[in-house]
Amino acid sequence: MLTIYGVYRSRAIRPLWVLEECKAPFTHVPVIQAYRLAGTPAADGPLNTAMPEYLAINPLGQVPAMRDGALLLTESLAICLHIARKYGGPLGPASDDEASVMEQWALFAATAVEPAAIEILYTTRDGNADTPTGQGIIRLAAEKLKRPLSRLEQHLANHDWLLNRFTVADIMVAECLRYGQSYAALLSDYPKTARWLSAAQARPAFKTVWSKRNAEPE
Ligand SMILES: N[C@@H](CCC(=O)N[C@@H](CS)C(=O)NCC(=O)O)C(=O)O
Repeated sequence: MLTIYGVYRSRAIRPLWVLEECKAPFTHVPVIQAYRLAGTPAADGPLNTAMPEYLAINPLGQVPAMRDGALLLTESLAICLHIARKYGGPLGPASDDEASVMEQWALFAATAVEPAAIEILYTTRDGNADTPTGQGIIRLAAEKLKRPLSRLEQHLANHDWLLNRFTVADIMVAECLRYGQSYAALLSDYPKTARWLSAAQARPAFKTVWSKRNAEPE
């Protein structure tokens, strides 16, 4: 049985969304980020990323991780690609070329989108979005996202999804871009990207994992 380690309020939501789309059975172990348990001794609190038993699974001390038989993976997007390819049917690749295109979008998400988008998330989460410093950080992050957003906008001008159907590629890019969504103006110049992101987030599987995320304590 496939096991996912990581609470929904983490990057574990990415493979959990993939699993919800393909309805594959799995065991969920809700490991929480140790930094969210300030003051709680790691050995006494809930299962967390600083505990030796979790560090034995992921020495980086981060979630998600995935076990599938003898296979252990620790990068959220690699886990998404694995699940989609093995269990996802049309969510995964139908050919080697499609697998390469999906890998391309995974790397695009991780390198061109996530680093700047997460600056927006952290600035908002830390309550600094309305301070002059926070506004400066968000403006700069939005600037860094212009080229990847233009690339997406161009692609989505004649595609509904990143491939010729909804796939794991959409989940990976949408999840990284979601980090920037607290800045409402981010997508105002990119209507096709905004429409694509709304369509991805309107999927029943996303709504299910999002409500499970919101049911977890902040
Ligand atoms: N590149 C990794 C990043 C994983 C990551 O940063 N996970 C966060 C939660 S979203 C975490 O576990 N943070 C705890 C820590 O860094 O101490 C991935 O995509 O899986």
